[in-house]
Amino acid sequence: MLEGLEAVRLRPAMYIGSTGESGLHHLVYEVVDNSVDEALAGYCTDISVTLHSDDSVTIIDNGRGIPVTMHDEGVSAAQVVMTKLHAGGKFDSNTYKVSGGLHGVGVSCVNALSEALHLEIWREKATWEQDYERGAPKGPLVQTGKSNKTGTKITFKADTTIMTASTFDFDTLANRLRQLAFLNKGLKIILTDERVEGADPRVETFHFAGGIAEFIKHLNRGKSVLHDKPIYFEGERDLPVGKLYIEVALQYNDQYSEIVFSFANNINTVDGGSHLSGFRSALTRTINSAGQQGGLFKEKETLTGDDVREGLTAVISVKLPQPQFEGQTKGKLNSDIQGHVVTLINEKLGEFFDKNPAVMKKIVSKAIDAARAREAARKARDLTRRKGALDSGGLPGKLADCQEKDPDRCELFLVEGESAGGTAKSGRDRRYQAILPLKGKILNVEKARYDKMLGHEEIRAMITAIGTGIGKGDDFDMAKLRYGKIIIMTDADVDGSHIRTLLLTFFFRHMQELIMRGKIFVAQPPLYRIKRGKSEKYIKDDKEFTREILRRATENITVEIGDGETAQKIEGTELRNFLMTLDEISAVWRRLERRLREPRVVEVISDTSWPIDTKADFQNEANVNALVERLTAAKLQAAIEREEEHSAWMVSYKDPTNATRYINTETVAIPEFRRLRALLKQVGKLNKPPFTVTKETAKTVLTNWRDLLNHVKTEGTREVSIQRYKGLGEMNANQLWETTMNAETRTLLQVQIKDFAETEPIFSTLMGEDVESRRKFIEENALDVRNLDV
Ligand code: 0RA
Repeated sequence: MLEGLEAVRLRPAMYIGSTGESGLHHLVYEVVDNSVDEALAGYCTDISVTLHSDDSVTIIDNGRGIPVTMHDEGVSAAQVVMTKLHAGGKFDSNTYKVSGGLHGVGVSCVNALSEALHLEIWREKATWEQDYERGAPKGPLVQTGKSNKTGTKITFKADTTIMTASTFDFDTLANRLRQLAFLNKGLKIILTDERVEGADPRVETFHFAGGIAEFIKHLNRGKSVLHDKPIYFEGERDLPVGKLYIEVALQYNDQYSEIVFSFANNINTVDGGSHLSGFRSALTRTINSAGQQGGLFKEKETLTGDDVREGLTAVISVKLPQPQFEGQTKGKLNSDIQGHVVTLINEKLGEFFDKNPAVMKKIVSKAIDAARAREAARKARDLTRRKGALDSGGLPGKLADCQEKDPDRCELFLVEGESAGGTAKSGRDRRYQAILPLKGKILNVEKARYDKMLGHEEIRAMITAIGTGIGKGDDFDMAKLRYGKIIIMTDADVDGSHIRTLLLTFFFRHMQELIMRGKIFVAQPPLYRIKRGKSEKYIKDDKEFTREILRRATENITVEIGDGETAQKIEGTELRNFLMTLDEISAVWRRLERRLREPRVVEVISDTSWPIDTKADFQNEANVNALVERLTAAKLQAAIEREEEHSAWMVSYKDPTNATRYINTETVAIPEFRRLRALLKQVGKLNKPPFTVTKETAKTVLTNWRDLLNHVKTEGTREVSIQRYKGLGEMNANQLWETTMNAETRTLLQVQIKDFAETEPIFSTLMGEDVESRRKFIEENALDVRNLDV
């Protein structure tokens, strides 16, 4: 059984692309694709994806459920699906399969690359469950209860001995799931993030009746559009292998760039293919013939493909049986469907133009303007190039360059302000670090015309220092890049954020290639400064902050644990580790309280001598009754109830809002609960109050671990002043080097564009001219802001 999966574990990148961040996310997509297949086959309407705090993730759908029939040797169909490569298709005749799409792998791959995977299936009026470890079943699939619903639930935790990334990025998943919801109209996908600190889980629901027409609205949000409603049409054609389904949506805006996405069976065909070329040629042809018929051209004028795509936002999505992909990343559709796409668009778009002549006129005029402007722009660019505005001949005067000449080893720091620039100049390693101080706010290039931008001193200094030139194609030369890393270093306040944003806008619009190649970074100055007398220390994050406070506090105290004969004394490292664990316990405890909504419940179930710890413990009625008694003793309204889905008992209780909640087999699987129990067991031997803290001759007696932790933290913060660190200017050259610039110890954030379609509107909305759409954007996103500096 495991032979196939062993191959996946040996060469994971072959199956999921990489073992890094992209591969990790791919694991989720692989499972979701299977659920989407159920939707395409007409059996599934709802999918939910939940990110848990231990980096595991749960995907639930209401499809048919993975088949559970027993094969010879007592192996279930589900086990075959989970352990054999490419097995999914064997049990299924679904024609528009997307699962296994991009890399052709299936859920068995996810299983192979998971340190733990829990499978739950609702099918044939029953609940079925099975656990796996690194692809191997821990037991057979067993019926664990009765159920009237159908569907599949898969919870997995990626194997960290193979995968190099383990943290899911909410936005990355949200973007793909949103896209899937657009591409499959009516399908509802819910993404929940339980990992958020200090708040309820973050939940986003993606559900679009309008399908890709709503996708277009999303892509054009914040832009002025030429016509209110996206143009949308769909159609079906017969292929030898089955039905081809085509959907197209498009809308023009008043900008100059083109955003066109193509999909085949929900896969983003980044390298296009027959469907996209069909779309392009039909669009050019239909618009030209509409312009002709409407008499809108001066004689002999014709529009090129570039002209008709200026300001165009379009999505073309096709679904077909047995799609053929090509290219290294399989990003290109090869199936011969171009003709079908062309005839559909000619017919439907032509019809639309006939019925909506006003819209047609706007679109044709825009394309005519584009044709004329293209000619004018070409002339202007030739002129600037001749004038030499972009040459790196003379380096800017205020650049403090480095000695090293090999660009790969050189770094350029773009520093906010002349004074911090001066500090950075003295602090740097001049062999390979160059400093370019920037005066004040640089120009917002989103609002400025080309010539004005080139006239701006700070921007010219950057362009010449960097060396590549700006723009795309011939105007930009990567080979002339003078630094392998370009590092934005600004203050940790609003002005600093603003300047960083202005710089990112410039790089996004005019040196995008540098971002694509991972050359742009953001420096991470420390978050706090702790000062005591003359000594000061900079701290990079909250964890280090707690460690530092506890380190100071434990320097001169001892703690006696328990009293009488059995008392033991701890100090130094042992004491510090004990307190660090208590600090984590208190954090996890708080999170669990928020989930269960009732502190007294957490108090009761966190008792590690307690019999309820695993799912199986809920099968024992006496156990569960004892839990009810304890909760009742804590003055809660609690009662035992039967749960048929897992043939188990559970406890219902009322939370402070009088809503009914349950403690059941799911509760003990909550990562916070598992983590809390593990931590409490770890400190078990030391967690024996009373605690007597001795500092010099003073003794303080504390009766529980919370008081102990708080007492020591207070001791640690006494006599020190803690400041949220603000500006680079607060540090001297040596401190700036130590905390932020020294490549051995610093942290840098690399700037990446994860999803162009999501990124582009953010720049045009937040940095562009349109005030109203910016106000809307801020209102919609204000609740997501984590660090508000007012
Ligand atoms: C094999 C066959 C069938 C469905 C599935 C697998 C299936 C897999 C996953 C993974 C997540 N959710 C899923 N839902 C279904 C076809 C079942 C049938 O013919 O009844």
